[in-house]
Amino acid sequence: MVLAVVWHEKFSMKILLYNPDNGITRNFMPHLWMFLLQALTPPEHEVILIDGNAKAMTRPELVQFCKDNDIGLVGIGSMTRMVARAYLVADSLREAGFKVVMGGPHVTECPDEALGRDGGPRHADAIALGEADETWPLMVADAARGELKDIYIPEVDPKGNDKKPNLQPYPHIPWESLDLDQFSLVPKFAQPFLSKMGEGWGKFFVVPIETGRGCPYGCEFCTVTGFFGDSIRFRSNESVIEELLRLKARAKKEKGQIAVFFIDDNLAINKKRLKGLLRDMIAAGATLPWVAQISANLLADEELVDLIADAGARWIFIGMESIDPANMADVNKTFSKPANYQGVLEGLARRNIYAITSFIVGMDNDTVGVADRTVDEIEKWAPGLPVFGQLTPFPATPLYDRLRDAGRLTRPKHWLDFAPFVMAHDPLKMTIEDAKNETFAAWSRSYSPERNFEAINSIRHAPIDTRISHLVARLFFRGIYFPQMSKWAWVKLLLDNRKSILSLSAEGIRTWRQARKRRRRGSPETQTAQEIS
Ligand code: B12
Ligand code: SF4
Repeated sequence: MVLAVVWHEKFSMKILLYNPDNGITRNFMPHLWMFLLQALTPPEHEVILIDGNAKAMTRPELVQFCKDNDIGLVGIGSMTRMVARAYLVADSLREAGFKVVMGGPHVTECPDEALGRDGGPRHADAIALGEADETWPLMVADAARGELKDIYIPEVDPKGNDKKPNLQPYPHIPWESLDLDQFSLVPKFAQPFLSKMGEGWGKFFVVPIETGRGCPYGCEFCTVTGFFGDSIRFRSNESVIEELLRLKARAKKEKGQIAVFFIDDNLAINKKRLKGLLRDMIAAGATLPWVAQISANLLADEELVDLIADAGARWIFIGMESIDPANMADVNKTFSKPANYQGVLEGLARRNIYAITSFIVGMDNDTVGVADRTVDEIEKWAPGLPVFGQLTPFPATPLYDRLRDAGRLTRPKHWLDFAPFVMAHDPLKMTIEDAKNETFAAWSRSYSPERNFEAINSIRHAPIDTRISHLVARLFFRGIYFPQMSKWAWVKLLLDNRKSILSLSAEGIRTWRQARKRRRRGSPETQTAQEIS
């Protein structure tokens, strides 16, 4: 009897974790949830990861893949933006007899929809609400026994709040051995050639790492405070550094490049903690190139920005939202002051760090002309990579409730009929069509060949590799709005930007030749400290 129970508990399955594609671009980075749940899966099960952005598969292909691989459970995660695709995939798999469980922000915010309790069709056999670090192993065990429940909810504390994982200890994600090939950003044909280049560019991965969760700021449009809570939890510095060192070792071993995206919503939410982490990273040599999200109000601290630079930061993502303080007040983001944006960007640029600056079009105080007004301002600052989205009422946000109560939602379930750059509510001082045109105008101006040239020229004193990576990033970022998926789209883009490309290439070749000449002559000033000692 005891033996039978043990056998049941240990019944092993093959589990597929699937992330639907976003329908526009290839994502530059895999999703952390897949690796995290894989690491949290009891060892008797095998977990296969497929990210639809990296490995495009049709629904019949996916069904066939599950049949061929004898998949016992499929887990699908999705943001609101991709949920309609996620449901379609789930429906096909369930029709073919596979058990499908779903989790992530959208199903947490709209659980009835996934379970078909809102009058619509059912898409999932079970769902996990909120952070699933602790519920996932239970879900897997129940699925293995054939006893899935409908909903898995984190335990609650005596006050009725979700008990949040405290991230200490943090699961071991085996980056050193995981098959990351589907996520390399270097096309296969270019790998042999590029792997021979100096630093080894045969493979290039951007890897997501979290050092903490939670944000107390509660901006009106954002789901994070509701989802992760306002209590912030951090991993230990040792655990973050150990993970970074393993990634660094892998990059070296494979003669490739690995950059890290710290996906914390605000890496500097506790400045003292971040300074400690950065100092420890520097001391341990755990300094890969990295990107992180930090709000502008926290970047005025010179000591912090020095440490950020010394620890390897290349790009900082800043949610600027608007240059109009009235808009910032409307969305409860007055802690971020547009008047300080220029100073912050210049402080970063002095250290050869540039910003991905995110703006929202269609806010309540926006009027026609907002694109030009915003871009005029941006062009006075150190150059960055501006991105322009639109104010979107995500379910379960205070913004959603405010617009619904005011009767302003034109498409209350906009995620089921996703339309790129078409707002789901009426902006106050312009039309939905105006907002689309303004968004288009902001992207076009910011990434025109002339603007690209001007931006690169404005940092002509920066090292050549910084300027090359800035230009490359500009060409890729443009693709968020202007899909450049075909070879011809890329050829056209390169031709349009030939002035910037040729001037940087000529300078790059000159610099490389001079360095090679000096090396041949054995010029002492080019020897590294290690060679001299
Ligand atoms: C990194 C990130 C991105 C990356 C892409 C995602 C990637 N490759 O990692 C980039 C920068 C490209 C991005 C873009 C966008 N993002 Co984003 N992004 C994030 C961010 C900061 C971190 C995601 C993450 O890894 N979190 C950590 C993991 C551990 O948490 P998690 O994913 O929620 O997973 C946990 C649970 O949800 C659950 N779970 C998740 N999936 C599954 C599946 C199963 C089966 C189960 C059981 C459990 C489960 O288990 C996990 C462990 O607890 C989040 C904010 C946040 N803190 O999560 C926003 C967030 C996900 N993004 C958001 C948005 C809106 C966007 C954009 C639409 C923004 C825009 N206007 O363009 C774009 C669209 C992306 C696209 N076109 O593909 C919103 C989504 C809200 C929503 N309800 O959908 C978030 C929550 C931020 C916010 N401000 O509200 N994003
Ligand atoms: S600071 Fe960022 S993560 Fe925090 S609530 Fe505001 S938008 Fe969301």
